[in-house]
Amino acid sequence: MTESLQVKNPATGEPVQEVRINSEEEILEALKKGHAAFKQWSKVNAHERSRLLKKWSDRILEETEEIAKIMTLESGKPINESLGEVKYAVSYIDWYAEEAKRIYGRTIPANTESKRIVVTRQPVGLVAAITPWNFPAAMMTRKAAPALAAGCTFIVKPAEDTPLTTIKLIEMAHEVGIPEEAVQCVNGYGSEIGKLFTDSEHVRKITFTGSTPVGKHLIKNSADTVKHVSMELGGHAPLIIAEDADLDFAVAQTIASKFRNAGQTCICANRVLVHENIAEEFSDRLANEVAKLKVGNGLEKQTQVGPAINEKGFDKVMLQIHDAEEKGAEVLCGNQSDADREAGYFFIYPTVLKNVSETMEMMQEETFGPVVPITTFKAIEKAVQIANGTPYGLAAYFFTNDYRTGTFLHENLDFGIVGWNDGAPSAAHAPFGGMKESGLGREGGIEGIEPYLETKYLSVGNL
Ligand code: TXE
Repeated sequence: MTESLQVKNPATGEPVQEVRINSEEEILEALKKGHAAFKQWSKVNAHERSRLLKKWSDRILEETEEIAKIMTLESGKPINESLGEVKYAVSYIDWYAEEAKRIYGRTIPANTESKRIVVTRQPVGLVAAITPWNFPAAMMTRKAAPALAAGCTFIVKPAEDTPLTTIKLIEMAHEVGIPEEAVQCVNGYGSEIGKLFTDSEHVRKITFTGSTPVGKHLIKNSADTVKHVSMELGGHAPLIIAEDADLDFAVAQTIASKFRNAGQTCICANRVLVHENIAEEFSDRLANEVAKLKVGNGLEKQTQVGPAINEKGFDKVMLQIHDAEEKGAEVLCGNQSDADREAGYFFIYPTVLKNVSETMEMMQEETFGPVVPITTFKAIEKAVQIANGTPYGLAAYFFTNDYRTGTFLHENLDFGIVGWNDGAPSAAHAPFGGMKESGLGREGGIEGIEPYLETKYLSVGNL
């Protein structure tokens, strides 16, 4: 077995840094420490936990540029997006620093004078997190911040491709005084560490962001010790453009939603459904704008679309493009070449396809790449049927200025996040998460701290 992870820059194929893989003994020891530290951390008063979280976010902001550079080097994401992600990651810490002070209980009127009923909340215990590579900072902080705010201790295993950002952020938590045992990071392979996490009697909750198959596996493996689980899994977002939509706005928002992080975002638009009367005009305008996007190394300021994270990600997108072309889709822009892959890096040119049908793989499975498949509809009911016709239910978008159409779509789309004339709905103050096979639980908002809390009910009698 290799002893270290070799982090590579996906834009160049060059090594960035090696990260030591923790041994099984080290991980078991870390779990033991995290469990033991729960006794102290859960007793630290909420105002002090809040103060420490705020110090953590301030410390991160001081190093925004350095963290963003690390993120771009390991993930390939354009530097402007990495700078934005640092602020986005911090917004979760700030939000939960405030929520720490608002963990309320309640009293319930009893049905007799001799009783009092009081409900209190307490942290679940040690939380183990497994995070993906697409948002190396934010996917971690939106788990760590509510966990620590609630009084839980926390241990994270970042993705093998992008451990450096997480390591840096956890070091900063220690620098500002959050105890080392209360927030830990371990490194290695998902399948191995995942098993140690799910098997451990010390871990009371698993929180995961990643693919749906791995999420299902973690849910099954958590059953033996009846752990709490939060799952933020794959999405396959439809983006519906009604006949009355403002086309310039819809084109701009489609691009904003689709091409962020080279399309490697669980809520990015994956299937564009356009009313047949405006489909040609929309498709031409979109392809025209998409063809102008600047692809390249994320460290160059003008880059708008970076590479796929790795060979596996690149292959998945290419297979979907080839499958669609073979089944009759027409490429409006995005000439692909396998040449870059031979050199060890994975650029995919922003692609728009029309004449896409439901039998094509990209209409059924998450693409996770800079590809827009366009299909048409006549009746809005048909658009809803296509949109709801996959096992996923994370995000959906629609563009219309008609109140009735918008209300109908909002009520009938089976998705946890709905953007009405809005292609960028994520925010620390709103509940993010999916229905169906896109997940369990919510991150962000007042809902985001709930999964880290138990409810205890006290009944006092004989008064
Ligand atoms: O995901 P994995 P991958 C989707 C997206 C993408 C596909 C595959 O469609 O194309 O998943 O990406 C850890 N036990 N999303 O292969 O494997 C792994 O180490 C425990 C959507 O990168 O799920 C990493 O830390 N953990 C998603 C994390 O799971 C395991 C973001 C994600 O990797 C494990 C990423 C195991 N058996 C991918 N196997 C989103 N919701 O944003 C792997 N891991």
